[in-house]
Amino acid sequence: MASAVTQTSPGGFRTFCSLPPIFRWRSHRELTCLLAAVCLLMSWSAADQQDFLEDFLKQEYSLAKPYRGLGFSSFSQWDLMGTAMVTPDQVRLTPDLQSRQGAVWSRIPFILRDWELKVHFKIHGQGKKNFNGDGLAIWLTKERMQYGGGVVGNMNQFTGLGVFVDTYLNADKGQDRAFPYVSVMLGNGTLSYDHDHDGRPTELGGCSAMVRNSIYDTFLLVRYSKNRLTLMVDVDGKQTWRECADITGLRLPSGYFFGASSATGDLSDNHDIISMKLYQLTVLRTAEEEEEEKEVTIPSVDHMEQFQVEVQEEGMSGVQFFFTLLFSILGLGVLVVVGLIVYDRWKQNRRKRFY
Ligand SMILES: [Ca+2]
Repeated sequence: MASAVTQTSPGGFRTFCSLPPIFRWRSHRELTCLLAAVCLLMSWSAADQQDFLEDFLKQEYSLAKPYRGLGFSSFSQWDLMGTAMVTPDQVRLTPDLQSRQGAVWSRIPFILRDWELKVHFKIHGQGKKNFNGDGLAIWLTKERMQYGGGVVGNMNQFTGLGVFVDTYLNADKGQDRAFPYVSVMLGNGTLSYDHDHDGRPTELGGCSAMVRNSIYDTFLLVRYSKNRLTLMVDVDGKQTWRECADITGLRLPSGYFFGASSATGDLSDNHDIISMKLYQLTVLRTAEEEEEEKEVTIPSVDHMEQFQVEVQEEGMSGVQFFFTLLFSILGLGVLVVVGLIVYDRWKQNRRKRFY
C-alpha cells in the first residue's frame, strides 16, 4: 500500500522479458513484452496511485499556485473565510497569532466517484514544542463556509469527511501517541467532534506525523475508491507515502465541497496550504461492485452503528395538530352542507316530476 513513488521501476519487466535497450527490439515477442510492460506500468501507477498522470488532475477541484483571483474573482473556484489570505507562495489559513480562524472552500460540488486528493501544507511558528496550536483540517462536507463551531475553524456536527492534523494534545490521557497526530472522522450531521479529547471518540484511524517546523515539504494523500478510504502521509522528505489510515465500507454521498480550515487559540502557528490537487482515478468495476455501491444520502461506515442515522419522519407539533383538526372539521362541515343542499334539490326535483 504505502509503497514508494520510486519503487515503480521497470527493472523487473526487463528481467522478465530479457529485453535489450528499449528501442532496439528485434522480434515480435520483444515488442509484445515491451507493450505488456508499458501497460503494466500504467496499471501500476493507476492501481497504486503513487505516480500521478497529469491527465488525471482536475483543475476545477484543485487549488494551486499562482492562486489567480482566489477568494475575490467570480472566476475563482474557491472562497476565503476568516483570517485566510493569499500570498504568492501559499494560502495562509491563520497567522502565528492567538485566536484566529481561517478557511478556504471550494465553490463547486464534488461529484467524482474515484479520486485522490494530495495536500501540500506547512505548519510552522515561533512557539516551542508543545506550545503551539491547534492544527488544520481538510474537508469534504455537505456544508461549506461555516464559522466558529470550535472544530479547527469549521462547524461541529458537520456532514462528511474531516481529516485533522492536530498539533496540540488537549486530552489529559494522550501519552500513548505522539503529536502532531493525523486522523480521519466521518460526520453524519449528528456526531460531534470532541475537541477536548482530540477527536478520539469518533476517530476512524490515524497516525503520528512530525509535520511542524519541518525542514521537509509535508504532504497528505486522501484516496477514495470503492467505498475504501486511505490516508497517507509524506513528511520525512523521503518522497514515499506512509500509510496512516485505511477504512473500508465508508460511504460518502456526492455533491459535497472540499475545504481546508484552521484555528489558533491561546497557542498559535502559521497554517499554510500550498496546494490541494485533486486527481480522478480510472477504476474498473464488476456488476456486483456496481450493485454494492449504491448512492447514499447520509455518510456512514459499514458495521459501525454510531454512523447509522435513522431518517425520522417529523412528528406534528401541537399547533400543527390543532389546525389540521380544525380544517378537517370545517372541511367535513362544508361537505355535509353541500351534501344536504344537493339532496334537498334532488328531492324538490323529484316532487316536481310527480306533480
Ligand atoms: Ca488537539
